[in-house]
Amino acid sequence: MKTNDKGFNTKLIHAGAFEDEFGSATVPIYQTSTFQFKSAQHGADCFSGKSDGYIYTRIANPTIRAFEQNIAELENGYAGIATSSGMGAISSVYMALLGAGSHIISSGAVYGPARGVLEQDFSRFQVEASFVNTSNLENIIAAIRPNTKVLYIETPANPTMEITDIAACSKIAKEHNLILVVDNTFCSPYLQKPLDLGADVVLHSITKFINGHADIVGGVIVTKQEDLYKKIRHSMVYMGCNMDPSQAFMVLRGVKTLAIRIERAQENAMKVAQFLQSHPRVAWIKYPGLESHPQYALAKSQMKGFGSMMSFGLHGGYESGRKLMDNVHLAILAVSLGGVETLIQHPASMTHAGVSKENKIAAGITDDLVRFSVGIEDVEDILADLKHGLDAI
Ligand code: LCS
Repeated sequence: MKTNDKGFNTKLIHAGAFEDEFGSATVPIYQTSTFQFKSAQHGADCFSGKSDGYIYTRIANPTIRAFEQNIAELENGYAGIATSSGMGAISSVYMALLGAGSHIISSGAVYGPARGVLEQDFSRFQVEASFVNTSNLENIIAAIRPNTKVLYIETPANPTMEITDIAACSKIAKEHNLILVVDNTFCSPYLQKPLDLGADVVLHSITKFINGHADIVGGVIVTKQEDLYKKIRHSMVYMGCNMDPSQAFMVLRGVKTLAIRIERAQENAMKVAQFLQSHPRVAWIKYPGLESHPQYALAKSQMKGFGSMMSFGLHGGYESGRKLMDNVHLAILAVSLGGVETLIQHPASMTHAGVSKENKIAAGITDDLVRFSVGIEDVEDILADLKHGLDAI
């Protein structure tokens, strides 16, 4: 169903859905690897592009396409490309937009492997990468080289919660002929729409808020223009980073409640952030909804709400953080984020363990940093759990 003229909540439920011959109320799982051609000519026409019939699930599949249509409408983009994981989305974008001798500028604080794949893998194909604090625009301008092709930002950044000005980055990208790619995982299109702010490509780990139930891994890319869509889809299909039909079914189910999940989670997060901010054992906290966040004003103007992710450090550093993680019981000690359940983890030794010590320090991923993803449980229970953990230090 086309829902371009409808509200966001209506899009969540109906965008991408189609009627089948049985009148199914939900999009069925087309659990097939291949599709039967009506004739030899039809098969040839599907391959040449004269017919848009389905061919093979790595290339396209009705369940996956329904999700791609859904997310494209949520992000106000041209079209979506679903992938096996968030890293599948990131790798497909890098593969499509970079080549030997080209250069990418990336936020220094990004999900560890999004940086690692450039440093350890794309570097073997002579792709150059600079990692800077993109929340300061001067760092971006200073890093631009004649061969820079892509500006890649994650905002809010994982795990430092730094905010980068998407509209200002779009202006810089246009002036220097760069493609602006935004990882919107921490916000989801409910809170932030990078394409509306001038980005060319937006991507997500749908493992997080978009699916929201910690039960699948997946990714998605949405482009603003057709040419970028074709380029990136080619890389995704040829590298085999495709989503599976059953993943697409799960995320079509999960995404329906995105807005109400985020509303509830960020309401809880504000109370958790205020509690932590006033707790004597907490040395610092970074939550975009607190006025103490250095980019509070930017977060307020760029995001529809402040989300449910935060990072903080305790007096006593890592030792205190370790005791807290070992003494909370409701919050699950696990990586990942953006689900209905509250999660706690230590980036320096977990999600960002693959980033070198000096690069972690330069990116602000300090050893005392504890990351907290607030879920939709009763906030009193989350607060009691944190209090119990902090009292045990
Ligand atoms: N982008 C961001 C901002 C992420 O946080 C992650 C995963 C990815 C991309 C990659 O997505 P995936 O392939 O895992 O679907 N972040 C994780 C994290 O912080 N803990 O565990 C995974």
